[in-house]
Amino acid sequence: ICPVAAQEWTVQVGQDLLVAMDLGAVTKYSALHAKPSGLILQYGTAGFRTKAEHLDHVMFRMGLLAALRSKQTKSTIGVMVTASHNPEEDNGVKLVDPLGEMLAPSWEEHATCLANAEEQDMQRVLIDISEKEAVNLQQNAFVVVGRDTRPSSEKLSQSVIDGVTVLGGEFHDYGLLTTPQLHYMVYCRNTGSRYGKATLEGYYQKLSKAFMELIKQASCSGDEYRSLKVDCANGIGALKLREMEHYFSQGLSVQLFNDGSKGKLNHLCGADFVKSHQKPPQGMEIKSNERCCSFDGDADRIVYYYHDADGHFHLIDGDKIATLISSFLKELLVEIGESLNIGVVQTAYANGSSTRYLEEVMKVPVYCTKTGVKHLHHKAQEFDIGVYFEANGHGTALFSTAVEMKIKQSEQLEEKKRKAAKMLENIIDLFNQAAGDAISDMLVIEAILALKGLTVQQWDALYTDLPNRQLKVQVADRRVISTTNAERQAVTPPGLQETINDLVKKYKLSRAFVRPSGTEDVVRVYAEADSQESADHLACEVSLAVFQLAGGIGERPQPGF
Ligand code: 16G
Ligand code: MG
Repeated sequence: ICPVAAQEWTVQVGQDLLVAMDLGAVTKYSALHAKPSGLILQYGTAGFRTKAEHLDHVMFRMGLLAALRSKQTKSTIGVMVTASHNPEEDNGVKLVDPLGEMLAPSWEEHATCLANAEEQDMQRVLIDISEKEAVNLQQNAFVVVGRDTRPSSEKLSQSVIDGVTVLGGEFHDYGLLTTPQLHYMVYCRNTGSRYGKATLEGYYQKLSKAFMELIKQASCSGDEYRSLKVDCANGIGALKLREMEHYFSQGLSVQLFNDGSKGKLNHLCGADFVKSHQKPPQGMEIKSNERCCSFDGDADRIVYYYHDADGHFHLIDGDKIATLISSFLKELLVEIGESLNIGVVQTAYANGSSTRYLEEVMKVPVYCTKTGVKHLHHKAQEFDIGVYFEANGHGTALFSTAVEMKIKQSEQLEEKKRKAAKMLENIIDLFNQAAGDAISDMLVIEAILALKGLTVQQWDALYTDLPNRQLKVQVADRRVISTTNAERQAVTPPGLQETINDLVKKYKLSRAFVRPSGTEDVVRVYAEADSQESADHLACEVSLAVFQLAGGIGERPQPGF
Protein backbone atom coordinates (compact mmCIF):
# COMPACT_ATOMS: atom_id res chain seq x y z
CA ILE A 1 0.00 0.00 0.00
CA CYS A 2 2.97 2.30 0.45
CA PRO A 3 4.44 2.48 -3.00
CA VAL A 4 7.99 3.74 -2.75
CA ALA A 5 10.81 1.66 -4.13
CA ALA A 6 13.84 1.63 -1.86
CA GLN A 7 16.28 2.90 -4.49
CA GLU A 8 14.05 5.80 -5.38
CA TRP A 9 14.02 7.44 -2.01
CA THR A 10 17.71 7.17 -1.34
CA VAL A 11 18.33 9.15 -4.49
CA GLN A 12 15.63 11.70 -3.67
CA VAL A 13 16.51 12.40 -0.08
CA GLY A 14 18.42 15.63 0.15
CA GLN A 15 21.17 16.13 2.69
CA ASP A 16 19.04 18.70 4.54
CA LEU A 17 16.27 16.19 5.11
CA LEU A 18 18.64 13.79 6.73
CA VAL A 19 20.11 16.50 8.90
CA ALA A 20 16.74 17.91 9.93
CA MET A 21 15.33 14.58 10.92
CA ASP A 22 17.57 12.70 13.31
CA LEU A 23 16.90 9.35 11.73
CA GLY A 24 19.28 7.58 14.06
CA ALA A 25 17.22 8.70 17.04
CA VAL A 26 13.99 7.72 15.30
CA THR A 27 15.33 4.22 14.70
CA LYS A 28 16.63 3.89 18.22
CA TYR A 29 13.41 5.02 19.89
CA SER A 30 11.21 3.17 17.46
CA ALA A 31 12.87 -0.06 18.58
CA LEU A 32 11.66 0.72 22.10
CA HIS A 33 8.12 0.86 20.71
CA ALA A 34 8.46 -2.12 18.43
CA LYS A 35 5.66 -3.18 16.13
CA PRO A 36 4.41 -6.75 16.60
CA SER A 37 5.27 -8.32 13.24
CA GLY A 38 2.42 -9.00 10.85
CA LEU A 39 -0.03 -6.66 12.59
CA ILE A 40 -1.97 -4.53 10.08
CA LEU A 41 -4.23 -1.74 11.24
CA GLN A 42 -6.27 0.87 9.40
CA TYR A 43 -6.84 4.53 10.29
CA GLY A 44 -10.63 4.14 10.26
CA THR A 45 -13.60 6.45 10.75
CA ALA A 46 -12.35 7.53 14.15
CA GLY A 47 -8.63 6.72 14.04
CA PHE A 48 -6.95 3.48 15.08
CA ARG A 49 -8.79 1.23 17.46
CA THR A 50 -7.94 -2.22 18.77
CA LYS A 51 -6.81 -4.09 21.88
CA ALA A 52 -4.64 -1.75 23.96
CA GLU A 53 -1.71 -4.17 24.10
CA HIS A 54 -1.26 -3.88 20.31
CA LEU A 55 -1.06 -0.14 20.22
CA ASP A 56 2.24 1.01 21.69
CA HIS A 57 4.03 1.30 18.34
CA VAL A 58 1.00 3.01 16.79
CA MET A 59 1.04 5.64 19.53
CA PHE A 60 4.75 6.35 19.08
CA ARG A 61 4.30 6.63 15.33
CA MET A 62 1.25 8.89 15.65
CA GLY A 63 3.43 11.13 17.79
CA LEU A 64 5.88 11.26 14.88
CA LEU A 65 3.08 11.92 12.41
CA ALA A 66 1.50 14.64 14.55
CA ALA A 67 4.87 16.40 14.68
CA LEU A 68 5.16 16.26 10.88
CA ARG A 69 1.58 17.51 10.45
CA SER A 70 2.29 20.33 12.87
CA LYS A 71 5.43 21.34 10.97
CA GLN A 72 3.52 21.26 7.70
CA THR A 73 0.52 23.30 8.88
CA LYS A 74 2.60 25.52 11.18
CA SER A 75 -0.17 24.92 13.72
CA THR A 76 -0.85 23.02 16.90
CA ILE A 77 -2.05 19.48 16.28
CA GLY A 78 -3.95 17.34 18.78
CA VAL A 79 -3.59 13.67 19.62
CA MET A 80 -6.34 11.98 21.62
CA VAL A 81 -5.86 8.58 23.22
CA THR A 82 -9.26 6.92 23.57
CA ALA A 83 -11.41 4.14 22.17
CA SER A 84 -14.67 5.95 22.94
CA HIS A 85 -17.49 3.45 23.49
CA ASN A 86 -15.36 0.33 22.91
CA PRO A 87 -14.71 -2.06 25.81
CA GLU A 88 -12.26 -1.01 28.50
CA GLU A 89 -9.52 -3.36 27.21
CA ASP A 90 -9.42 -1.55 23.85
CA ASN A 91 -7.78 1.72 23.12
CA GLY A 92 -7.29 3.99 20.17
CA VAL A 93 -5.78 7.18 18.87
CA LYS A 94 -6.84 9.95 16.57
CA LEU A 95 -5.25 13.15 15.38
CA VAL A 96 -6.99 16.51 15.51
CA ASP A 97 -6.31 19.02 12.73
CA PRO A 98 -5.72 22.77 13.28
CA LEU A 99 -9.32 23.97 13.44
CA GLY A 100 -10.36 21.11 15.66
CA GLU A 101 -11.48 19.00 12.72
CA MET A 102 -10.69 15.38 11.99
CA LEU A 103 -7.43 14.68 10.18
CA ALA A 104 -7.35 15.42 6.42
CA PRO A 105 -7.92 12.31 4.25
CA SER A 106 -4.45 12.24 2.64
CA TRP A 107 -2.92 12.21 6.12
CA GLU A 108 -5.19 9.35 7.15
CA GLU A 109 -3.46 7.37 4.43
CA HIS A 110 -0.05 8.42 5.74
CA ALA A 111 -1.16 7.36 9.21
CA THR A 112 -2.06 3.90 7.94
CA CYS A 113 1.22 3.60 6.05
CA LEU A 114 3.30 4.65 9.03
CA ALA A 115 1.46 2.46 11.51
CA ASN A 116 1.95 -0.62 9.34
CA ALA A 117 5.57 -0.07 8.28
CA GLU A 118 7.98 -2.75 9.48
CA GLU A 119 10.82 -1.46 11.67
CA GLN A 120 13.37 -1.38 8.84
CA ASP A 121 11.03 0.67 6.61
CA MET A 122 10.19 3.36 9.17
CA GLN A 123 12.76 5.90 7.99
CA ARG A 124 11.76 5.50 4.38
CA VAL A 125 8.08 6.00 5.12
CA LEU A 126 8.76 9.09 7.25
CA ILE A 127 10.88 10.64 4.52
CA ASP A 128 8.32 9.75 1.92
CA ILE A 129 5.54 11.48 3.83
CA SER A 130 7.71 14.54 4.42
CA GLU A 131 8.48 14.81 0.74
CA LYS A 132 4.98 14.16 -0.54
CA GLU A 133 3.56 16.77 1.82
CA ALA A 134 6.43 19.22 1.41
CA VAL A 135 6.99 19.31 5.16
CA ASN A 136 9.63 21.82 6.20
CA LEU A 137 11.48 19.80 8.80
CA GLN A 138 13.21 22.89 10.17
CA GLN A 139 9.83 24.24 11.23
CA ASN A 140 8.85 23.91 14.91
CA ALA A 141 6.19 21.43 15.91
CA PHE A 142 3.70 21.70 18.75
CA VAL A 143 1.39 18.88 19.73
CA VAL A 144 -1.23 18.71 22.49
CA VAL A 145 -2.16 15.37 23.97
CA GLY A 146 -5.24 14.20 25.86
CA ARG A 147 -6.43 10.85 27.13
CA ASP A 148 -9.46 9.08 28.55
CA THR A 149 -9.67 7.08 31.80
CA ARG A 150 -8.74 3.64 30.44
CA PRO A 151 -6.05 1.93 32.51
CA SER A 152 -3.87 1.70 29.38
CA SER A 153 -4.23 5.34 28.35
CA GLU A 154 -1.55 6.96 30.47
CA LYS A 155 1.28 4.78 29.22
CA LEU A 156 0.09 4.98 25.64
CA SER A 157 -0.06 8.78 25.74
CA GLN A 158 3.55 8.73 26.96
CA SER A 159 4.45 6.81 23.81
CA VAL A 160 2.79 9.53 21.72
CA ILE A 161 4.94 12.10 23.52
CA ASP A 162 8.07 10.03 22.82
CA GLY A 163 7.23 10.21 19.12
CA VAL A 164 6.69 13.96 19.17
CA THR A 165 9.94 14.68 20.99
CA VAL A 166 12.09 12.41 18.82
CA LEU A 167 11.27 14.70 15.91
CA GLY A 168 12.18 17.74 17.99
CA GLY A 169 8.57 18.70 18.60
CA GLU A 170 7.28 20.39 21.73
CA PHE A 171 4.15 19.24 23.48
CA HIS A 172 1.62 20.00 26.15
CA ASP A 173 0.11 17.02 27.92
CA TYR A 174 -3.40 17.90 29.13
CA GLY A 175 -3.70 14.51 30.80
CA LEU A 176 -7.30 13.46 31.33
CA LEU A 177 -9.69 15.18 28.90
CA THR A 178 -12.89 14.38 27.05
CA THR A 179 -12.32 14.10 23.29
CA PRO A 180 -14.28 17.30 22.56
CA GLN A 181 -12.24 19.17 25.17
CA LEU A 182 -9.09 18.27 23.27
CA HIS A 183 -10.68 19.50 20.02
CA TYR A 184 -11.56 22.71 21.85
CA MET A 185 -7.96 23.19 23.06
CA VAL A 186 -6.58 22.74 19.55
CA TYR A 187 -9.10 25.18 18.12
CA CYS A 188 -8.36 27.81 20.78
CA ARG A 189 -4.62 27.54 20.34
CA ASN A 190 -4.81 27.99 16.59
CA THR A 191 -7.16 30.97 16.67
CA GLY A 192 -5.05 33.00 19.07
CA SER A 193 -7.53 32.52 21.94
CA ARG A 194 -10.24 34.41 19.98
CA TYR A 195 -12.47 31.37 20.37
CA GLY A 196 -11.65 30.80 24.01
CA LYS A 197 -8.85 30.13 26.48
CA ALA A 198 -7.04 26.84 25.85
CA THR A 199 -7.42 25.61 29.43
CA LEU A 200 -10.01 23.52 31.23
CA GLU A 201 -10.89 26.59 33.27
CA GLY A 202 -11.41 28.48 29.98
CA TYR A 203 -13.67 25.74 28.66
CA TYR A 204 -15.75 25.55 31.86
CA GLN A 205 -16.11 29.30 32.11
CA LYS A 206 -17.01 29.87 28.49
CA LEU A 207 -19.74 27.25 28.43
CA SER A 208 -21.13 27.96 31.88
CA LYS A 209 -21.32 31.70 31.33
CA ALA A 210 -23.26 31.21 28.08
CA PHE A 211 -25.54 28.68 29.77
CA MET A 212 -26.29 30.88 32.77
CA GLU A 213 -27.04 33.87 30.55
CA LEU A 214 -29.43 31.82 28.46
CA ILE A 215 -31.22 30.33 31.44
CA LYS A 216 -31.74 33.80 32.90
CA GLN A 217 -34.02 34.57 29.98
CA ALA A 218 -36.33 31.65 30.66
CA SER A 219 -39.61 32.98 32.05
CA CYS A 220 -40.20 29.99 34.29
CA SER A 221 -36.71 29.87 35.79
CA GLY A 222 -36.62 30.35 39.51
CA ASP A 223 -39.88 28.59 40.22
CA GLU A 224 -38.68 25.30 38.78
CA TYR A 225 -35.36 23.99 40.00
CA ARG A 226 -33.97 22.04 37.07
CA SER A 227 -32.32 18.70 37.58
CA LEU A 228 -30.97 16.00 35.32
CA LYS A 229 -29.66 12.48 35.83
CA VAL A 230 -26.47 11.77 33.88
CA ASP A 231 -25.04 8.32 33.12
CA CYS A 232 -21.33 8.92 32.51
CA ALA A 233 -20.50 5.44 31.12
CA ASN A 234 -17.92 5.09 33.93
CA GLY A 235 -15.70 7.32 31.84
CA ILE A 236 -13.95 10.65 31.56
CA GLY A 237 -17.27 12.52 31.30
CA ALA A 238 -17.87 11.90 35.01
CA LEU A 239 -14.59 13.48 36.08
CA LYS A 240 -14.99 16.51 33.87
CA LEU A 241 -18.67 17.09 34.65
CA ARG A 242 -17.87 16.90 38.35
CA GLU A 243 -15.14 19.52 37.91
CA MET A 244 -17.54 21.70 35.98
CA GLU A 245 -20.85 21.36 37.79
CA HIS A 246 -20.33 24.11 40.35
CA TYR A 247 -19.89 26.63 37.52
CA PHE A 248 -23.51 26.18 36.44
CA SER A 249 -25.16 24.70 39.53
CA GLN A 250 -27.35 27.80 39.97
CA GLY A 251 -29.05 26.90 36.71
CA LEU A 252 -28.97 23.13 36.63
CA SER A 253 -28.33 20.40 39.13
CA VAL A 254 -26.82 17.22 37.72
CA GLN A 255 -26.84 13.89 39.46
CA LEU A 256 -24.06 11.63 38.18
CA PHE A 257 -24.36 7.85 37.77
CA ASN A 258 -21.80 5.36 36.54
CA ASP A 259 -19.12 7.82 37.53
CA GLY A 260 -16.33 5.25 37.39
CA SER A 261 -16.07 4.78 41.14
CA LYS A 262 -17.00 1.11 40.80
CA GLY A 263 -18.33 -0.06 37.40
CA LYS A 264 -16.37 -0.85 34.27
CA LEU A 265 -16.08 1.63 31.41
CA ASN A 266 -18.98 1.35 28.90
CA HIS A 267 -20.15 -1.90 30.48
CA LEU A 268 -23.97 -2.05 30.47
CA CYS A 269 -24.04 1.73 30.42
CA GLY A 270 -23.26 4.75 28.28
CA ALA A 271 -24.87 6.31 25.21
CA ASP A 272 -23.93 3.50 22.84
CA PHE A 273 -25.43 0.84 25.12
CA VAL A 274 -28.63 2.80 25.68
CA LYS A 275 -29.09 3.59 21.98
CA SER A 276 -28.36 0.13 20.65
CA HIS A 277 -30.21 -1.84 23.33
CA GLN A 278 -33.00 0.71 23.66
CA LYS A 279 -32.96 0.37 27.41
CA PRO A 280 -31.72 2.33 30.42
CA PRO A 281 -28.17 1.84 31.72
CA GLN A 282 -27.49 -0.28 34.73
CA GLY A 283 -26.92 1.54 37.96
CA MET A 284 -29.44 4.33 37.44
CA GLU A 285 -32.79 4.43 39.13
CA ILE A 286 -35.37 6.26 37.05
CA LYS A 287 -38.63 7.60 38.38
CA SER A 288 -41.39 8.29 35.90
CA ASN A 289 -40.95 11.38 33.75
CA GLU A 290 -37.50 12.20 35.09
CA ARG A 291 -35.12 13.59 32.49
CA CYS A 292 -32.06 11.37 32.03
CA CYS A 293 -29.15 11.30 29.62
CA SER A 294 -26.11 9.13 28.83
CA PHE A 295 -22.64 10.09 27.61
CA ASP A 296 -20.33 7.66 25.84
CA GLY A 297 -16.85 6.71 27.07
CA ASP A 298 -15.10 9.85 25.81
CA ALA A 299 -18.10 12.18 26.17
CA ASP A 300 -18.62 13.13 22.55
CA ARG A 301 -22.08 11.55 22.28
CA ILE A 302 -25.27 12.07 24.21
CA VAL A 303 -28.75 10.56 24.16
CA TYR A 304 -31.72 11.39 26.41
CA TYR A 305 -34.49 9.14 27.75
CA TYR A 306 -37.23 8.80 30.35
CA HIS A 307 -39.76 6.36 31.74
CA ASP A 308 -43.41 7.25 31.26
CA ALA A 309 -46.06 6.82 33.96
CA ASP A 310 -46.52 3.18 32.89
CA GLY A 311 -42.83 2.48 33.29
CA HIS A 312 -42.18 2.33 29.53
CA PHE A 313 -38.76 3.42 28.37
CA HIS A 314 -38.55 6.19 25.74
CA LEU A 315 -35.32 7.02 23.93
CA ILE A 316 -34.66 10.50 22.59
CA ASP A 317 -31.80 10.06 20.16
CA GLY A 318 -29.60 12.32 18.06
CA ASP A 319 -32.36 12.85 15.50
CA LYS A 320 -34.72 14.28 18.08
CA ILE A 321 -31.91 16.34 19.57
CA ALA A 322 -31.23 17.82 16.11
CA THR A 323 -34.94 18.55 15.72
CA LEU A 324 -35.18 20.40 19.04
CA ILE A 325 -32.06 22.43 18.36
CA SER A 326 -32.78 23.31 14.74
CA SER A 327 -36.39 24.26 15.49
CA PHE A 328 -35.23 26.60 18.20
CA LEU A 329 -32.50 28.15 16.04
CA LYS A 330 -34.93 28.61 13.18
CA GLU A 331 -37.34 30.43 15.50
CA LEU A 332 -34.54 32.76 16.56
CA LEU A 333 -33.68 33.46 12.93
CA VAL A 334 -37.32 34.24 12.12
CA GLU A 335 -37.43 36.52 15.15
CA ILE A 336 -34.39 38.47 14.02
CA GLY A 337 -36.03 38.65 10.62
CA GLU A 338 -32.98 37.47 8.80
CA SER A 339 -32.59 35.59 5.60
CA LEU A 340 -29.66 33.61 6.94
CA ASN A 341 -29.96 29.99 5.91
CA ILE A 342 -30.16 26.98 8.19
CA GLY A 343 -29.70 23.33 7.25
CA VAL A 344 -29.75 20.02 9.10
CA VAL A 345 -27.29 17.27 8.20
CA GLN A 346 -28.07 13.63 8.96
CA THR A 347 -26.93 10.19 7.83
CA ALA A 348 -28.92 7.31 6.38
CA TYR A 349 -29.50 6.10 9.96
CA ALA A 350 -31.71 9.10 10.74
CA ASN A 351 -35.21 7.92 11.49
CA GLY A 352 -37.53 8.59 8.53
CA SER A 353 -39.97 10.39 10.85
CA SER A 354 -37.33 12.91 11.86
CA THR A 355 -36.49 13.76 8.26
CA ARG A 356 -40.16 14.09 7.39
CA TYR A 357 -40.85 16.30 10.42
CA LEU A 358 -37.92 18.61 9.70
CA GLU A 359 -38.75 18.98 6.03
CA GLU A 360 -42.53 19.07 6.12
CA VAL A 361 -43.41 20.62 9.47
CA MET A 362 -40.35 22.70 10.32
CA LYS A 363 -39.61 23.51 6.66
CA VAL A 364 -35.90 23.09 7.33
CA PRO A 365 -33.83 21.61 4.49
CA VAL A 366 -32.23 18.28 5.36
CA TYR A 367 -29.09 16.77 3.82
CA CYS A 368 -27.72 13.27 4.10
CA THR A 369 -24.02 12.36 4.18
CA LYS A 370 -21.99 9.23 4.72
CA THR A 371 -21.58 7.95 8.29
CA GLY A 372 -18.75 9.50 10.33
CA VAL A 373 -18.56 12.90 11.95
CA LYS A 374 -16.12 14.37 9.45
CA HIS A 375 -18.61 14.02 6.60
CA LEU A 376 -21.43 15.66 8.52
CA HIS A 377 -19.19 18.41 9.86
CA HIS A 378 -17.95 19.23 6.38
CA LYS A 379 -21.47 19.51 4.95
CA ALA A 380 -22.73 21.59 7.88
CA GLN A 381 -20.07 24.21 7.15
CA GLU A 382 -21.96 25.12 3.96
CA PHE A 383 -24.75 26.88 5.87
CA ASP A 384 -25.00 30.03 7.96
CA ILE A 385 -26.31 27.70 10.66
CA GLY A 386 -25.53 24.03 10.09
CA VAL A 387 -26.91 21.58 12.64
CA TYR A 388 -25.58 18.06 12.35
CA PHE A 389 -26.31 14.97 14.39
CA GLU A 390 -25.93 11.26 13.90
CA ALA A 391 -28.79 9.21 15.29
CA ASN A 392 -26.28 7.79 17.81
CA GLY A 393 -26.04 11.21 19.47
CA HIS A 394 -22.88 12.70 18.04
CA GLY A 395 -23.31 16.25 16.78
CA THR A 396 -23.19 20.00 17.19
CA ALA A 397 -24.15 23.21 15.39
CA LEU A 398 -21.84 25.41 13.35
CA PHE A 399 -22.28 29.12 12.72
CA SER A 400 -20.89 31.22 9.88
CA THR A 401 -19.32 34.64 10.29
CA ALA A 402 -22.47 36.09 8.68
CA VAL A 403 -24.39 35.08 11.81
CA GLU A 404 -21.83 36.73 14.05
CA MET A 405 -21.99 39.89 11.94
CA LYS A 406 -25.75 39.96 12.25
CA ILE A 407 -25.52 39.69 16.01
CA LYS A 408 -23.04 42.57 16.13
CA GLN A 409 -25.44 44.74 14.15
CA SER A 410 -28.37 43.87 16.38
CA GLU A 411 -27.73 46.79 18.77
CA GLN A 412 -29.80 48.98 16.48
CA LEU A 413 -32.70 46.57 16.40
CA GLU A 414 -35.85 46.77 18.46
CA GLU A 415 -35.93 45.17 21.91
CA LYS A 416 -37.52 41.83 20.94
CA LYS A 417 -35.09 41.26 18.11
CA ARG A 418 -32.18 42.26 20.26
CA LYS A 419 -33.20 39.65 22.78
CA ALA A 420 -33.27 36.93 20.11
CA ALA A 421 -29.85 38.03 18.86
CA LYS A 422 -28.47 37.85 22.40
CA MET A 423 -29.82 34.32 22.79
CA LEU A 424 -28.23 33.34 19.51
CA GLU A 425 -24.93 34.77 20.70
CA ASN A 426 -25.09 32.71 23.88
CA ILE A 427 -26.02 29.57 21.96
CA ILE A 428 -23.02 30.02 19.68
CA ASP A 429 -20.75 30.26 22.73
CA LEU A 430 -22.37 27.21 24.27
CA PHE A 431 -21.89 24.92 21.28
CA ASN A 432 -18.49 23.33 20.81
CA GLN A 433 -17.73 24.46 17.25
CA ALA A 434 -14.83 22.07 16.98
CA ALA A 435 -16.63 18.79 17.59
CA GLY A 436 -19.77 17.12 18.89
CA ASP A 437 -19.59 17.41 22.68
CA ALA A 438 -21.87 15.67 25.19
CA ILE A 439 -21.37 18.31 27.91
CA SER A 440 -21.95 21.22 25.58
CA ASP A 441 -24.93 19.57 23.87
CA MET A 442 -26.44 18.73 27.27
CA LEU A 443 -26.30 22.37 28.35
CA VAL A 444 -27.76 23.56 25.03
CA ILE A 445 -30.64 21.08 25.34
CA GLU A 446 -31.30 21.96 28.97
CA ALA A 447 -31.33 25.67 28.11
CA ILE A 448 -33.72 25.21 25.19
CA LEU A 449 -36.09 23.07 27.26
CA ALA A 450 -36.09 25.77 29.95
CA LEU A 451 -36.58 28.63 27.48
CA LYS A 452 -39.42 26.84 25.70
CA GLY A 453 -40.92 25.50 28.92
CA LEU A 454 -40.91 21.99 27.46
CA THR A 455 -41.05 18.77 29.47
CA VAL A 456 -39.14 15.75 28.24
CA GLN A 457 -42.44 14.14 27.12
CA GLN A 458 -43.46 17.20 25.14
CA TRP A 459 -40.09 17.15 23.44
CA ASP A 460 -40.45 13.45 22.70
CA ALA A 461 -43.93 14.03 21.26
CA LEU A 462 -42.64 16.23 18.42
CA TYR A 463 -42.88 13.13 16.23
CA THR A 464 -43.04 9.36 16.64
CA ASP A 465 -40.04 7.34 15.52
CA LEU A 466 -40.67 4.70 12.87
CA PRO A 467 -39.92 1.22 14.24
CA ASN A 468 -36.48 0.12 13.07
CA ARG A 469 -33.93 -2.64 13.40
CA GLN A 470 -30.17 -2.82 12.93
CA LEU A 471 -28.36 -6.10 12.31
CA LYS A 472 -24.81 -7.19 11.52
CA VAL A 473 -23.80 -9.77 8.91
CA GLN A 474 -20.41 -11.51 8.79
CA VAL A 475 -18.90 -11.75 5.31
CA ALA A 476 -15.51 -12.94 4.06
CA ASP A 477 -14.56 -9.48 2.79
CA ARG A 478 -16.82 -6.55 3.56
CA ARG A 479 -15.16 -4.47 0.85
CA VAL A 480 -17.21 -6.34 -1.77
CA ILE A 481 -20.01 -4.00 -0.73
CA SER A 482 -19.67 -0.52 -2.14
CA THR A 483 -22.32 2.16 -1.81
CA THR A 484 -23.43 5.46 -3.30
CA ASN A 485 -25.95 8.21 -2.55
CA ALA A 486 -24.67 8.71 1.02
CA GLU A 487 -24.62 4.96 1.65
CA ARG A 488 -28.32 4.56 0.86
CA GLN A 489 -27.74 2.41 -2.21
CA ALA A 490 -25.45 -0.53 -2.83
CA VAL A 491 -23.51 -0.44 -6.10
CA THR A 492 -21.82 -3.82 -5.65
CA PRO A 493 -22.19 -6.77 -5.47
CA PRO A 494 -24.42 -6.91 -8.54
CA GLY A 495 -28.06 -7.65 -7.84
CA LEU A 496 -27.98 -6.71 -4.15
CA GLN A 497 -29.68 -3.33 -4.50
CA GLU A 498 -32.36 -4.77 -6.78
CA THR A 499 -33.08 -7.45 -4.19
CA ILE A 500 -33.29 -4.86 -1.42
CA ASN A 501 -35.65 -2.75 -3.55
CA ASP A 502 -37.98 -5.73 -4.02
CA LEU A 503 -37.95 -6.58 -0.31
CA VAL A 504 -38.66 -2.99 0.73
CA LYS A 505 -41.71 -2.91 -1.57
CA LYS A 506 -43.38 -5.60 0.57
CA TYR A 507 -43.76 -3.29 3.59
CA LYS A 508 -45.36 0.05 4.37
CA LEU A 509 -43.33 3.20 5.14
CA SER A 510 -40.30 1.03 4.65
CA ARG A 511 -36.67 1.71 3.89
CA ALA A 512 -33.51 -0.40 4.14
CA PHE A 513 -29.83 -0.07 3.34
CA VAL A 514 -26.56 -1.91 3.92
CA ARG A 515 -23.00 -0.63 4.36
CA PRO A 516 -19.66 -2.04 5.40
CA SER A 517 -18.81 -0.87 8.93
CA GLY A 518 -15.86 1.51 9.29
CA THR A 519 -15.04 0.27 12.79
CA GLU A 520 -15.82 -3.47 12.86
CA ASP A 521 -15.35 -6.34 10.44
CA VAL A 522 -19.06 -6.64 9.62
CA VAL A 523 -21.71 -5.43 7.19
CA ARG A 524 -24.40 -3.35 8.86
CA VAL A 525 -28.05 -3.66 7.89
CA TYR A 526 -30.69 -1.04 8.70
CA ALA A 527 -34.41 -1.36 8.13
CA GLU A 528 -37.43 0.65 9.17
CA ALA A 529 -41.14 0.14 8.54
CA ASP A 530 -44.60 0.91 9.90
CA SER A 531 -44.44 -1.76 12.63
CA GLN A 532 -41.68 -3.35 14.68
CA GLU A 533 -42.58 -6.73 13.27
CA SER A 534 -42.22 -5.48 9.70
CA ALA A 535 -38.95 -3.71 10.46
CA ASP A 536 -37.60 -6.92 12.03
CA HIS A 537 -38.69 -9.04 9.07
CA LEU A 538 -37.28 -6.63 6.53
CA ALA A 539 -33.94 -6.38 8.37
CA CYS A 540 -33.76 -10.13 8.44
CA GLU A 541 -34.56 -10.60 4.76
CA VAL A 542 -32.02 -7.98 3.78
CA SER A 543 -29.41 -9.67 6.00
CA LEU A 544 -30.05 -12.92 4.19
CA ALA A 545 -29.64 -11.20 0.82
CA VAL A 546 -26.28 -9.80 2.00
CA PHE A 547 -25.25 -13.23 3.23
CA GLN A 548 -26.09 -14.83 -0.12
CA LEU A 549 -24.83 -12.13 -2.49
CA ALA A 550 -21.86 -10.72 -0.59
CA GLY A 551 -20.10 -13.87 0.57
CA GLY A 552 -21.55 -14.48 4.02
CA ILE A 553 -19.58 -16.64 6.43
CA GLY A 554 -20.54 -18.47 9.60
CA GLU A 555 -24.12 -18.85 10.56
CA ARG A 556 -26.85 -17.88 8.09
CA PRO A 557 -29.06 -15.02 9.34
CA GLN A 558 -32.20 -16.62 10.77
CA PRO A 559 -35.67 -15.13 10.98
CA GLY A 560 -36.17 -14.01 14.55
CA PHE A 561 -32.39 -13.41 14.86
C1 16G B 1 -17.21 6.20 14.56
C2 16G B 1 -17.60 7.61 14.20
C3 16G B 1 -19.10 7.78 14.34
C4 16G B 1 -19.82 6.75 13.50
C5 16G B 1 -19.34 5.36 13.81
C6 16G B 1 -19.90 4.39 12.80
C7 16G B 1 -16.36 9.66 14.59
C8 16G B 1 -15.72 10.54 15.59
N1 16G B 1 -16.96 8.57 15.07
O1 16G B 1 -17.44 5.93 15.90
O2 16G B 1 -19.42 9.07 13.89
O3 16G B 1 -21.21 6.83 13.73
O4 16G B 1 -17.92 5.31 13.74
O5 16G B 1 -19.38 3.13 13.01
O6 16G B 1 -16.32 9.91 13.39
P1 16G B 1 -19.57 1.97 11.95
O7 16G B 1 -18.87 2.41 10.68
O8 16G B 1 -18.97 0.77 12.57
O9 16G B 1 -21.04 1.82 11.72
MG1 MG C 1 -17.15 8.78 21.49
